[in-house]
Amino acid sequence: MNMSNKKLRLLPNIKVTRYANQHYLYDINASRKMVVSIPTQSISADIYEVIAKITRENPNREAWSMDQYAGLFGHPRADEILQFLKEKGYLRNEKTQSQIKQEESLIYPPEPGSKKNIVETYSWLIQTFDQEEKKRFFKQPVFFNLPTELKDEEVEVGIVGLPFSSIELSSGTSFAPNHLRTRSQLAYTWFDIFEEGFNSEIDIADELPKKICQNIILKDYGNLETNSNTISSLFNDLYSFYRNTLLKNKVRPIFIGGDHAVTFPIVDSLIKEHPNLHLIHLDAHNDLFYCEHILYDHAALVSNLLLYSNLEHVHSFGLRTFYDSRTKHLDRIANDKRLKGRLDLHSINSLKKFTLDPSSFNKHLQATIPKGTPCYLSIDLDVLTAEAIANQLSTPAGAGIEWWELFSTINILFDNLNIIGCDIVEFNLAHNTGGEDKNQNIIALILQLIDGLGKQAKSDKS
Ligand SMILES: [Mn+2]
Repeated sequence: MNMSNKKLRLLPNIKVTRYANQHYLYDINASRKMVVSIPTQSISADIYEVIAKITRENPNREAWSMDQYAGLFGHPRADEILQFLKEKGYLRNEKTQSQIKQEESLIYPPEPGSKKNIVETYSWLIQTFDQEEKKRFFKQPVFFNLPTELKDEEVEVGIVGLPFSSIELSSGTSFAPNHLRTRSQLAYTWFDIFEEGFNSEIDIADELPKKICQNIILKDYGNLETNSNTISSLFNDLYSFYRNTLLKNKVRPIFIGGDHAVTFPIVDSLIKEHPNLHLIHLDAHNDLFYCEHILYDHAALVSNLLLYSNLEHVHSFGLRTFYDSRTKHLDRIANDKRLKGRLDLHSINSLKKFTLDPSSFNKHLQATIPKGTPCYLSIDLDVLTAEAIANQLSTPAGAGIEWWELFSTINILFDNLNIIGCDIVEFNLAHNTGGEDKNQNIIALILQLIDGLGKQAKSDKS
């Protein structure tokens, strides 16, 4: 190899890690910046070893000659890898102090009476932009800066975007999956969470914060691609994706809507594989008597599932419709045991009592849902106080539960139930009061769901 005396420095922001039995290279600034020096990428084990050793032996990443780097290894494969890192620009020329001084003297201060034009005067800055800045990468929207090339059999929890809305009022929900991807990327990199976990004070009482999300293998499956743009193709493609990718590999999914209509094809797909499935439904609205027909509409979720899908049981919590004139359809339900007998409806008042008295909530869940029954959890964000989410909802419903009550509810559900999947729907980016950004709480909600599903998934996998 071409040994020169030029000193090269390992880029300060690149890091290697192991995740899901593969090796990865990533930019530690990914959780702060939209443009990065390197995209998250899988690498071979021997490249991992070389970079890991350089990082260990030269922790301050000082500028070394190629000979110095090669001396760490002393085998020809390492020389090839070092050359590759140099070509990629990961080992980069270090300018000497005198070079920097000389370059700076070209522009500071400008020569008096210089006849040079701007391009000549600032050639050093232009060169640096062309040779370094232009080589940087725009991040693609992926939850928590995760790599996209993960083997499905390793995955415990999968995130799937369903950017579909059913009516004009909820059209802003179709932007939610990618918006939350970007927000999550700017907050955290999953590799770090996988190693270190998070501290969480949800429901602690006279104890230290709990560690969550550590060692969970997460994958972002992107947005569900459908072969055509019909409701029928959404039903078909969702079912085959659930069966052939998620269920086959024992991946527990978190679906990100979209509006609440997406839960209809999801639950319909799950019931085909788990006929005794129960639906746990957190919502301000019962989604039960607002539409008389079976419609692909965000207000018809529960009545659709009762009439179309043989859903065994639905448990709704957080309801707060104070009066409504659509009584005819409710009469149909009230007078038909086959419909009424599958409902377990709870007002916001009832839910609040349950969250304050977990033992009564536990008792209720144990009495109504046989142990081990597969459950699907659907979270319509309008169960929250509208202000708690800056009114970014399709149909905000005023005062509801607060974030801490939602987090406590979810903890109790995971403590008692076998939750095989869940969704977060109705986050509507077209509706905004211009209030404080509450998106970080949705990221916290996603993290809590990953933790709950991940822990349950581990028992399937082992
Ligand atoms: Mn709903």
